[in-house]
Amino acid sequence: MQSTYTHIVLGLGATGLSVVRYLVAQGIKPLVMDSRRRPPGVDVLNTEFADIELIAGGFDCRYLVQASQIIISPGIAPDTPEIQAAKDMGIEVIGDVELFARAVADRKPCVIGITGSNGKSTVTTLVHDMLAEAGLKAVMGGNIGIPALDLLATDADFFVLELSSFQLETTYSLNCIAGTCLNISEDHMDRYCSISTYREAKLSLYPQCKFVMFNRDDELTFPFEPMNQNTFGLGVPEGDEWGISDGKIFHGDSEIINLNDVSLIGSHNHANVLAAMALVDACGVEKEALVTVASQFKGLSHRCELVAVVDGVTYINDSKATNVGATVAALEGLNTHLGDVFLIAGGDGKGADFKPLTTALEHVSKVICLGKDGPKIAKLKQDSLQVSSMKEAVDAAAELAFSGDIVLLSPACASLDMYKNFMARGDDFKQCVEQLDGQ
Ligand code: UMA
Ligand code: ADP
Repeated sequence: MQSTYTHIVLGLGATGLSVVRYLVAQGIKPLVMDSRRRPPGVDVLNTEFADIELIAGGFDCRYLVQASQIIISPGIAPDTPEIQAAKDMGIEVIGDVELFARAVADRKPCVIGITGSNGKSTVTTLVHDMLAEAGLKAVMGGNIGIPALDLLATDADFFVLELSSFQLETTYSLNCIAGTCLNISEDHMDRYCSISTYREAKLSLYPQCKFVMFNRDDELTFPFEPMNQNTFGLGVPEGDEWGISDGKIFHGDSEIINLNDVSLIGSHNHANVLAAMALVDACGVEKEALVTVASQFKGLSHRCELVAVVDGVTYINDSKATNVGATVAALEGLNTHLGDVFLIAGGDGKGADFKPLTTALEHVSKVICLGKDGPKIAKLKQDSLQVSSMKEAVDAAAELAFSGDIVLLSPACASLDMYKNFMARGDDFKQCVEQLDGQ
């Protein structure tokens, strides 16, 4: 091992590996550290980059304080004492998205940035598909899955980036052509001391955008100061705004599409479509492509996804509802449903206050709770059930539900106390529903 390294990569998950790949391609040999004893990227590192050193099980300050740049993964808080100490000594600490930003700095603005508490992946995919429908070469990545730096290998006109608050904490110079913060509700309260610090992280995207689109129905998304901006919202639009009137989407006074022709359902999804259209329109794309995608896009898996109808009971997988706001949106979307709704919820609440769920739970006939914070949700509704597995939850719901009812998995929590990720949780739910079908 060398005695000093100019570049240190902290975290060896998907992001850390993408940073190593990028630095090595630039002729830089970094040192990698991860606080986990066996980080997920260790096998890839050993196979693809056998000469790159890894310190696992902690961050070694002796190397940190001698570096010129430390690149941290989003899962590591920048105020971790070892990192803070390096910062205090004037050492630059950035994230992978900032490295990406610097790599594309010479190009004309070609990045569209999407943040918010909920709807990011849906809007990111809509924007990507709209650009592609218009014949432009677009790629998407960031928090949605492919690390931003890995997108550089593609020959793209547009990079559509889903950005988490974690990523934005270490991003300063993105130079987006357009960007949005879709909405803000409590999330990741195990990392932020208050919703206002979480909001500050999200809104730090705005000064990095040529054009800012925010949600006029959610004050927390309003910029701290006026900028080149416009709004979307569910009400009648004024001036050049995007909005909904008479069951139709309008841009100013131009009618764009009838909501009956939009394939996504639920008012939260209509807000997502408005935001996506506004962002793509700001890039000068013909409205025809926006309308085509809005009428064809059926939604992503694990987001209010119809799984099956068994004995007349509809089973919906909303496993991606990893915070309270998303579950409230799912339940509000079912508000007009005439049958009973059975909700399966619980998991790792990430320090959230679950009380804002109370009103939405009024329309739920029974809450079936599981996971670490299931008992906290159970307290919000009389006669809730507590179970210990997804199978028990689905079996209990099937026992209670009659034809015309809905069983909704919308946990309001992260999955990591019981599963590898929210996809594994949703897949488990789907499998349990399939087993009912066979009974
Ligand atoms: N960790 C340690 N020690 C370390 C490094 C990480 O304990 O030294 C822990 C983190 O606290 C976290 C886990 O390891 O619990 C993974 O963190 P990471 O930074 O290594 O994650 P990556 O594999 O690089 O994936 C990250 C994003 N993960 C997080 O922000 C936690 C992925 O978003 C993203 O898709 C990927 O980069 C590519 O950009 C996932 C996510 O859960 C889907 N995001 C959060 C969310 O959507 O709510 C923000
Ligand atoms: P994110 O990437 O921000 O997690 P997704 O598009 O993956 O967003 O959706 C995550 C969850 O949030 C799903 O449960 C979905 O039903 C819900 N959701 C989607 N859009 C919105 C919105 N605009 N407001 C509130 N909840 C939403």
